Order: sequence, then structure tokens, then C-alpha cells
Amino acid sequence: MRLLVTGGAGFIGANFVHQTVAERSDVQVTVLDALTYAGNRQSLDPVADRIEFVHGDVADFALVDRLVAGSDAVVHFAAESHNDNSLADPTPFVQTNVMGTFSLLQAVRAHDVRYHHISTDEVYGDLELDDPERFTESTPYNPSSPYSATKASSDLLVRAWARSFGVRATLSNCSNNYGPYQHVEKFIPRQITNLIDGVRPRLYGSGKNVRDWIHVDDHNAAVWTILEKGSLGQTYLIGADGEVDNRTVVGTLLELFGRDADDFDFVTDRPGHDLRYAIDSTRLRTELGWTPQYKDFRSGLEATVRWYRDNESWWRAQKESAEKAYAASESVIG
Ligand code: NAD
Ligand code: TDX
Repeated sequence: MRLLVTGGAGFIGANFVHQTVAERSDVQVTVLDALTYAGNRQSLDPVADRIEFVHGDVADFALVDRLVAGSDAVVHFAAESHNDNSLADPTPFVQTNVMGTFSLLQAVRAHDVRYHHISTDEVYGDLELDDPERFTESTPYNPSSPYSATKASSDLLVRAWARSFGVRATLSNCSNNYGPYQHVEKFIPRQITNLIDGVRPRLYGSGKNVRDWIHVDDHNAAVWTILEKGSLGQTYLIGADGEVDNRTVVGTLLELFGRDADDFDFVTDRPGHDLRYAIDSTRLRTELGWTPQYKDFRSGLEATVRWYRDNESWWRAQKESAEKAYAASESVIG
């Protein structure tokens, strides 16, 4: 199988490429990545001689058409992915997440190529802390941020191309991922690298916001399950029953670093900050037989801390600019 992976130099995409190369010798991987601030060629170093890398933009119709024509399937990870950045400047989010997806859809339509679309649980908006319902495939879309609005838009394009043009597409909406190679702007790597540097972790608002954490390898195993066994036109929610509030995540990290439990700062909240995400992944589990392998969040976090300690050369160059961007909008409130 010739597989085109967009965004393969990013966090989830790079882990997907590593997993694919390690487990599927019959798959020939081509990565298309624009190497934005979030993309890192080094993330693909361990598999560099086993894949083809193309430096380019998913919104470049001519390039995408050529690459898709030479592929049997596409997995589309490439996106602008950070909520805080989308609040500062939504422009690249509309361009990459909407126009980039449009460009891929036109190409897979023209060449009748199988397409899997990577999306997020954020398209469903948020839940109250005590809401007994979790997100399912039929929850109405209700995005809050420019990031989630552009991801929702891209999902709707995929659904329309599947229905109206018969594009052989599946979609997945996953919850918050953690693991190696995640950019230091994101919550868990930001706090881990702060702690490595002896800086206090920073919690937005009350710290009561809940995210439904899943290890990146479990997400990627689910993507392969859907590629191989999913029904065309169908959406699958991916989640590992990993709800934890942000305050607890910081508490666990402080413990792992041997620091005092109150050794953190509350800072200005994110505007429009979603309160809680929670995924019901029954369809994926019962219809396709997927189950997560990482069941203990604390030991998953411990391994992730070890990875950041052991791979400082991977993240160090980005730490200062990420913190500078936060300093512009963030102040300590408690
Ligand atoms: P990331 O920001 O770490 O990586 C994104 C990658 O896409 C980078 O390598 C970047 O260079 C590349 N890219 C950006 N714009 C591009 C363009 N115009 N053309 C080509 N490449 C471009 O993101 P991530 O966290 O790995 O997320 C990957 C996908 O998974 C995204 O679609 C995101 O919406 C989705 N997702 C992420 C999470 C999460 O917790 N991180 C959860 C659910 C879904
Ligand atoms: O310093 C911080 N302090 C803090 O309290 C940062 C960076 C974040 N937070 C909070 C905000 C969220 O409640 O932590 C939580 C997680 O924040 P992010 O890592 O920015 O993730 P989130 O906004 O939940 O979105 C992520 O999951 C869904 C990914 O970035 C998206 O790409 C994905 O779609």
C-alpha cells in the first residue's frame, strides 16, 4: 500500500509514521508536511531512510493532486492545531484546516483514493462537569474556538464529499493526546519542560477544566483499525476513558518531579475556554474491536516525562519562543 500521510512531522503524525514503519512492512509511506513552527524534521529521524518526505503545503492543489495520484490511501493529520494560537490569529487556521482539506478532497475525488480524516472532539463544544452524557457520533456540532470551528468546517466538507461525490472517506474525532514529540506549547509538554527548567507550572483559570487523555499510540492504532475495517462515510469517536482535570494533571507532574503540591501558578484563563470534553467510543470498540493499551495515565505521564528529560535537544530550541508568546497574554492571578 502506498500511503500519503499529511502532517507527518507533527506530534501525532510522526508517531503514526513510526508505528506504521515498525508494524507494517507492506506500507510505503510518503509524508507531506509544510514544516511550520509545529513541524520538526527531527521527529522523523528514526525512520528517515524508510520513508519519502515531501516539503509542501496541503493547500497547494497541483502538488497534492500529483501526490494523491500516486497513492492508494491518504491519512490527513496536517493542521494548525493550537487553540491559543487560533485566538491570536485565526488566518492560518482557515487556510490550512479548511482550504487544505478542500484541496485533498478534490484530489482524492479525482483519483478515487481512500481518505481518512483526522479530527477532534472539540467540534462538539464542551460539557458541564456533572453532565452524565458524553460525546457520541450523533452529538451536534458546536465549536467554540477558531481552531475547533475550522476543524468542524473541514469535517463537514468531508461528509459532503463522501455523500455527494462518493469519496471513499472515514472520519475520526479523538480526545486530547499525550506522549513523545508533542510541541512544548501544549499543556503537558509545557508543564514538563517548565519543571525540568525549575519553573512553576501554569494553570489557566480555576484548573477545573477536564480533558479526556489518550496516549498517542492508542489514537494511531485506532486510525489503522478504521482504515482497515471502518465503514465508508462513517465517523468514529476515539477515546480511552481518560478524564482528568487540569489541576490533577499538574499535581501528578509535581509529584513525579518531587516538588510541593502547591508549587504552581494560576494564570489568566483562555477566552472561551471549553470546560470539559468526554468521549463515548462504544462504536469503535464494539463495531471494530479496538481497545486502548495504555490504561494507567500516571505511568503514561511518567514515561512522557522521561522522554522529555532524555530528548532535550528535540524541544529546547522551541521553548523560549513558546514562552515568549505566552508571556504576551498571560499574567499570574493566584
Ligand atoms: P501538530 O501541530 O503537532 O502538527 C501539525 C503538523 O502539520 C506539523 O508538522 C505542521 O508542520 C503540519 N502542517 C501545518 N500546516 C500545514 C500545511 N498547510 N501543509 C502541510 N503541513 C502542514 O498537530 P498534532 O497535535 O499532531 O495534530 C494532528 C492532527 O490531529 C490535527 O488535525 C489535529 O486537529 C488532530 N487532533 C489533535 C489532538 C491533540 O490532542 N493534539 C487531538 C485530536 C485531534
Ligand atoms: O499552560 C497551559 N495551562 C493550562 O491550564 C496550557 C497550554 C493549557 N492549559 C489548559 C487548557 C486546556 O484546558 O490545559 C488544557 C489542555 O490545553 P491544550 O494542550 O492547549 O489542549 P486543548 O486546548 O484541550 O486542545 C488539544 O486537544 C484537542 C489539542 O491542542 C487540539 O489540537 C486537539 O484537537
